[in-house]
Amino acid sequence: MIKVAELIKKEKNRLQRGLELIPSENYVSKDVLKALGSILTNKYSEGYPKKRYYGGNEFIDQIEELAIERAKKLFNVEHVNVQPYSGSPANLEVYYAFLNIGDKVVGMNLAHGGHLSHGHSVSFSGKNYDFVHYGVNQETELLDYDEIRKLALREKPKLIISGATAYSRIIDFEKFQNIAEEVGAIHVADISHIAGLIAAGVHPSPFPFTDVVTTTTHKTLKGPRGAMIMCKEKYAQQIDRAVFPGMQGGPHNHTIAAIAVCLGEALRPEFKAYAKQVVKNAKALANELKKQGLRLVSGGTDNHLILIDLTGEECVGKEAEAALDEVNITVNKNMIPFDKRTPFNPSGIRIGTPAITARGMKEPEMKVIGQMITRVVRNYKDKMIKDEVRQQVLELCKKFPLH
Ligand code: DSN
Repeated sequence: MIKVAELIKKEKNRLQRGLELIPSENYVSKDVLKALGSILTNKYSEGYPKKRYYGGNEFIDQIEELAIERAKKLFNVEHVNVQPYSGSPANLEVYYAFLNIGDKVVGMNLAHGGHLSHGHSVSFSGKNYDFVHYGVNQETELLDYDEIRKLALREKPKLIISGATAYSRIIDFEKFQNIAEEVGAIHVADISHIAGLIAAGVHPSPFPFTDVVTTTTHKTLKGPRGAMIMCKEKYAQQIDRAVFPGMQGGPHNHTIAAIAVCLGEALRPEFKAYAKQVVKNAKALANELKKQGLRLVSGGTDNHLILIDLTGEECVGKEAEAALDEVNITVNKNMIPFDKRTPFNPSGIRIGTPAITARGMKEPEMKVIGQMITRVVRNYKDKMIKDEVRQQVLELCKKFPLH
């Protein structure tokens, strides 16, 4: 029987030998991993620092306080809750803090780049709140703030959620906040994908003007799988009560410690340089893909992410993901705005540069990766070409080992 330890070893080997291009994935540092795999997982500590329902929390309190202090400093925000288990729970906790079942909310359509927890009909959010969705403009494939404003004025939502998982351009959080204020709604910015870019100053920040901000900690922020809710002080009590005891029990202290470590790392100058390179690499990769003749949604990228529209190619989302998997390039199939295909076999693939940048790759490697992706997509049934590209990937990976 294969044991877990052996499977972990195999997964490590897979990571070492492949190019990880899923834009929501990254590699954590050894220190983050150490905190995450520590004895802190043994402890119960329901409540908040110095207000716990369990004894023995002297050190756990200090760890949680450290995570909060670092997040406040990094993002310049008044209040932080570091206990949400992950991104979707964090968003549900915010809804729970401000909404009654059936209340109206405005969020981004998943098929245009939103998220399941932004009111998709199969999610708890969509089933229990009255979501109305905005998308991108069909011609520009960009957010159209005038249209979003009109929608908000017409629907009068109690909450507006901004943020996306497959949008490659700058999001103007200030415009969202202004629209929310105009209609008397709470504005929640979900910055999960771009938190690291915001922390490093390479994407405009939603702070300090945004009411509430949610984020996962494991994407561009390079931390463990977890989440944070950040808000203006006036909403602190509402948010904290919604997280505990509203939706959660004991916090995952090992995760909170790993978040504290990753936030400490994000405060260092090296992190700024990393985030800058993530964006430079995404732009370089986008340019090469365009040069090779592939169509990119919105024509390019301003952040860490690229959405490739394979409509018109013989090989679309599902086959492209599978063919690239065969050559050790990991991507995910993804809907594109106004997609005529289904989510299980959509027209696009979504790629990003956070993980390959963490490995030390730069613009010259992006050129090579862009060429390899195009070659595989255009020859997805050709075994000889796929074997050649896999060899090329292995050689590239050897030059940029994972530590
Ligand atoms: N599933 C994440 C992503 O891949 O973008 C969002 O939660």
